[in-house]
Amino acid sequence: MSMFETAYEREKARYEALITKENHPIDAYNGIFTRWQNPVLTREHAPLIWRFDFNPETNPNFMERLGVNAVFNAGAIKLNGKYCLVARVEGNDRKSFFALAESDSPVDGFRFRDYPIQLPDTCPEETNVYDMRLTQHEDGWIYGVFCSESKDRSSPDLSAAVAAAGIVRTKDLETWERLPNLVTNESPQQRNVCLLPEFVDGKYAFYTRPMDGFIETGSGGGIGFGLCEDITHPVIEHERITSRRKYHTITESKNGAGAVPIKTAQGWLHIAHGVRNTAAGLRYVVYVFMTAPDDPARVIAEPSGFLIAPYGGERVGDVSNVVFTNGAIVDDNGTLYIYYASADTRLHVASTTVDLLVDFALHTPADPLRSADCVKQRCELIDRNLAYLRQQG
Ligand code: M1P
Repeated sequence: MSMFETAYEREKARYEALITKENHPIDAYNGIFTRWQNPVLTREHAPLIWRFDFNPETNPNFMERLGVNAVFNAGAIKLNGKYCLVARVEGNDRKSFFALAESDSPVDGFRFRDYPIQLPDTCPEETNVYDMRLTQHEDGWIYGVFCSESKDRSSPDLSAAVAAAGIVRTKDLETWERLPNLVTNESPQQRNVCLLPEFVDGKYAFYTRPMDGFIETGSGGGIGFGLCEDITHPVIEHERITSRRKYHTITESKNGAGAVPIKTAQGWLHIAHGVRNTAAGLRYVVYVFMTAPDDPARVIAEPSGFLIAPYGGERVGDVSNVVFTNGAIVDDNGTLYIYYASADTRLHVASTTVDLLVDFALHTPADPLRSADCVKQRCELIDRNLAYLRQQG
């Protein structure tokens, strides 16, 4: 066999072994969710036809021609019985694009379609796109809301950029219609924007993340909420703040909507992200809060601390100390799969149920915001436990 053939056969076999590898839950318990051992998507899941030139005449060394650096931050939806992930795929050239990976299983077997998603190229100034949230809206469309990033031409700083919310819609995840970017009259930049699946007061309801600049949220107080009358000319006049950033908490630097909120009898369940600063840079964690059933902007519960934080090998990657989610799927039996990325590098899954997360959200105490009060809170739990154990004999 030629060198080309040897390399081709070996890489093909490696790829198939990866895609067909079974996943298993890890043996760690917190009663809230279960992590699964293997990432569900990695850069190695990018099909070989995306990366190599398969013609031995033009590529005698079977060399990778267009490398893929990372696969992470996926929007998620269950469609026609398939678990569908629209992942952020980042080439070696640092540009991201979207690609659909599907599986019959929620925890393994994800395989990309032959081609990445080719969004209508309607914004000539757009340089990068990423982090699509997929909303199955009651109007009959599936919306993808994502970050559309452009160079800030008003600044002499080469890395100055502007983030806006791009919107596309589809019925089948195959053909996509691009709508104009969302305009928020009160906020110069937006990222982590997410569309609620239901109308509110007959209008499209968005969770936003008001930001003064591309990185810093500045005066943006947290996760925003705003209504828009016409999704084909999307404008939000006014944003209310829902989950607020708070001093010396996991959301001090920033927070942002994550997966599309899940409707429950007790209210809307949100799986979001919070960011704090450290001497080693920003630390991103996933946290939970709930908003009222009749007012999706009003927070009714926000349990203390994080739900998911970077763990073991998840801590290391292109942007270390980051876990981030923008997609979750609820199965008919109430099982909930949270697709979360680690270190802007790969995508994992954690499983739980909607009922368990609602219990976590409603019955975990809120952050008392001060060490002294945290000690008091913990001592009260210990008191109750010791009294209970004594009573049990
Ligand atoms: O690098 C961590 C994350 O940073 C951004 O999130 P935020 O806007 O909250 O800072 C996003 O670019 C996200 O893609 C990325 O994972």
